Amino acid sequence: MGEGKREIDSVVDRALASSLSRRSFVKGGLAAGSWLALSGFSQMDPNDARSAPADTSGSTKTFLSACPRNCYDTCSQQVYVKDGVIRKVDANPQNTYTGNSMCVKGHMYTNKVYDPNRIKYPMMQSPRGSGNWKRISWDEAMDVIAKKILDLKDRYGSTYPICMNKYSGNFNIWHYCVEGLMSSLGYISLVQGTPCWPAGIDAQGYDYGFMWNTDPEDFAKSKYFMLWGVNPAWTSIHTMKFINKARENGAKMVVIDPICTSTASKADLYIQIRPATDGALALGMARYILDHKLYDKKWVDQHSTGFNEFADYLKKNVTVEWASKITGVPVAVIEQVAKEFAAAKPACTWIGYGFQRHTNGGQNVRNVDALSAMTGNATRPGGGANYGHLATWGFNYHAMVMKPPAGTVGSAHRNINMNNFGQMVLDACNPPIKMLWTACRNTMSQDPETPVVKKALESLELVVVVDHAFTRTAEMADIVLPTTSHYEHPGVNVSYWHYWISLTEKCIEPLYESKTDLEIAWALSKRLNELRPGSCTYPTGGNLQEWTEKEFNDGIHKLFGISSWKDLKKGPRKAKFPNPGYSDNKFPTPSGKYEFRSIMAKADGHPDLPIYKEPMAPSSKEHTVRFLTPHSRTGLHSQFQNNPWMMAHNPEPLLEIHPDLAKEHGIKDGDMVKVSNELGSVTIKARITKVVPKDVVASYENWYWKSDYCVNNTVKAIPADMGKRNTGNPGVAFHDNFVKIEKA
Ligand SMILES: Nc1nc2c(c(=O)[nH]1)N[C@H]1C(S)=C(S)[C@@H](COP(=O)(O)OP(=O)(O)OC[C@H]3O[C@@H](n4cnc5c(=O)[nH]c(N)nc54)[C@H](O)[C@@H]3O)O[C@H]1N2
Ligand SMILES: Nc1nc2c(c(=O)[nH]1)N[C@H]1C(S)=C(S)[C@@H](COP(=O)(O)OP(=O)(O)OC[C@H]3O[C@@H](n4cnc5c(=O)[nH]c(N)nc54)[C@H](O)[C@@H]3O)O[C@H]1N2
Ligand SMILES: [Mo]
Repeated sequence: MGEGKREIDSVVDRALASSLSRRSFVKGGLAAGSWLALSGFSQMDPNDARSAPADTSGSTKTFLSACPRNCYDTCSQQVYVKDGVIRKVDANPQNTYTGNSMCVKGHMYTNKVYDPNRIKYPMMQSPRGSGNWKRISWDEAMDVIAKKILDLKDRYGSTYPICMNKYSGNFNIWHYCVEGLMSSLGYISLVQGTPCWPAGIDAQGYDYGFMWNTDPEDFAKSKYFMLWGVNPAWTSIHTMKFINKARENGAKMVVIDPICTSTASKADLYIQIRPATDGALALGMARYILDHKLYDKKWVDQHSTGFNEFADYLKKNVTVEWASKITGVPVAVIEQVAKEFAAAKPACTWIGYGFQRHTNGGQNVRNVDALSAMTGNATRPGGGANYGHLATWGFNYHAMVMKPPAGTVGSAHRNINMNNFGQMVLDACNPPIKMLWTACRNTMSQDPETPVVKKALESLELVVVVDHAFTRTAEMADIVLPTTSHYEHPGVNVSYWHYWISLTEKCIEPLYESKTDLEIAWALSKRLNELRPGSCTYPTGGNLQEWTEKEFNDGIHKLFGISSWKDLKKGPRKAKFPNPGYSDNKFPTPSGKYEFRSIMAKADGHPDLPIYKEPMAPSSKEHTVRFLTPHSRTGLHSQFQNNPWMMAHNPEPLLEIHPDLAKEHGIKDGDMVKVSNELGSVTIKARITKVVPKDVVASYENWYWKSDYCVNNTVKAIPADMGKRNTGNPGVAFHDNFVKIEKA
């Protein structure tokens, strides 16, 4: 055993030792030693943390992996395993975007995998929501579910009473088996759309043909950054590295956000804009740039259409003073930023996903796109109006594309809007919805209108949840099925932001009785076909390695310079695009050019030009405080924050309130505050701070273990303006949420 190995061992020992000591601080605590007992060390005295495993036998093996969560950064990882137990998870610097660092959540993986609160066995609860769980076998679980599917089909004459809600728990490429399984039953009530980024996707679709961000590693080349409603210091920490590199070379960073975020606090210039008025700021800047002839006439003439109409609109309707009045940003600031932005080449614009969660969110994206385009930055490497991409996602989706069984009733799935899930389930008729299958999804916590979602789940005959954790949704299930973490099966991940592909190797055996979503699909299909041959077209068995391979094709091989998926065993690979981010100025729009004026937008009922669209007004006189609920540092939606280490690190949620607003309501720092509206309420501890403006309160969406905290108790299913064209349903205006606050 060489020096290197010893070094690893000592790091692992230290990590383990500190994990044990930190664990004892967990509030509301776990039984001492339960982590050890459940992590393969059950031979030890579970009540004595000192009997930590003696690291004397076996050698440490390193495996390749990737974080499969829904995150910009989709980090390449390496995993250190000894005696069949993961000792450490670290960044894999072969991926130059990941580099040497992981976020706080990444470092939490050794705890997440061995979390004592993981679902370990198939379990059944009766009655639903009671907490009265009993362990059942996989065979029993599959039998109950298969019989319910066939029963519903017989009673209603179709598979439409079956509903499936899946989203972003795990973006491994064969996890689309969940959709595949459901399509193999026939046409069902399929939850479609995304709560995440749809308005911006459509907006960029109208302007560019489709979104395609520049390589974030090229941010290092930029001279100027405008970050609109994005908080990478929390949500994309690896991009900060490239921004910082550019700043070392003199680039300036401007952050536009109603909250003075961690990112904003590091900015050269922070603009505390009134929420949902960004379009006016972008247009005010555009007017200044137009008047002072600072725009890139050559680029505009050669590569765009509709600029003259846009310029006419600006001249007739927009002034810097108008923009200042709407946004609350001083005239001098708008002029300064406009001047600097137009002069810097390349100037990089980053439009975050939080930005577009408004009733005018898509239109605001178009306004910002136009500003980037008129300055010639739309396609400049290191510039761009960056939002996201799907350019590395050209897999076969073999696991997903299955034919419905012979004799299937109907011709398409019934579209259940993911962003109005609860109400649509309750409203569905002819036939009604009676059963829900959910995987990679925590609808009770992540969807708007939690109280309505709860009612919807209560109305069903069978709710099945496939997950790692006893989530709020699992609490409302009849049957929970334990699934593997990504360290327990092979897989492949790409990102919607950087350009890399990574293999995840199987590092450890599946824990307890957990199975992959794919094995569960095979098992259910097997039982269905035993009960009624031909009732499900999904394969009834297979090999996970082979199914990984089946997702690859020549296009993917070529893009990543590999001859087989097995080449990824040498490490992650980066896509080689000849023209990343449309740097060849060829766009998939109807005109082949960048479209300031979009016929497609008009056809979809939006303005053809990127004109200003007013934000939504408060919903009532009583509910006038805007409640912003963006993404947190310690959670990835409903994942990580619930794990014991994170609970020790960050034990409770806080509500950020401006001192003046707090004073008006007699609220002091540390008081419990009831945040409520017509839909519901959530009670959160006050943190008095000037990071939020006076008419805004903020708290960060997360799931804290054993806590009632759920911000979506107050978030209504109000649609964003765009999203239907590319994702099947409009986005959701999470941030147009108005509440009242009072001392609890
Ligand atoms: N740590 C962590 N990282 C994550 C995630 C996570 O949950 N935790 N989630 C991942 C996912 S799925 C996503 S979608 C991304 C989201 O990450 P981001 O794109 O950074 O989006 P959010 O955090 O939702 O919101 C960013 C900012 O938008 C601001 N904002 C809201 N309304 C407006 C507005 O009208 N104008 C302006 N200018 N700003 C506004 C909010 O105040 C917030 O600070 O992060 C990914 N990365
Ligand atoms: N108020 C408010 N609400 C929001 C947002 C906001 O900004 N504010 N953001 C929205 C956004 S951008 C998004 S993307 C959504 C995210 O919504 P979701 O996709 O529902 O969120 P997650 O919590 O990431 O994942 C859901 C579940 O998947 C499980 N899971 C993980 N891996 C696997 C697996 O391999 N198999 C199975 N079967 N399950 C697995 C996790 O344990 C978790 O319980 O939330 C949205 N909700
Ligand atoms: Mo998201």
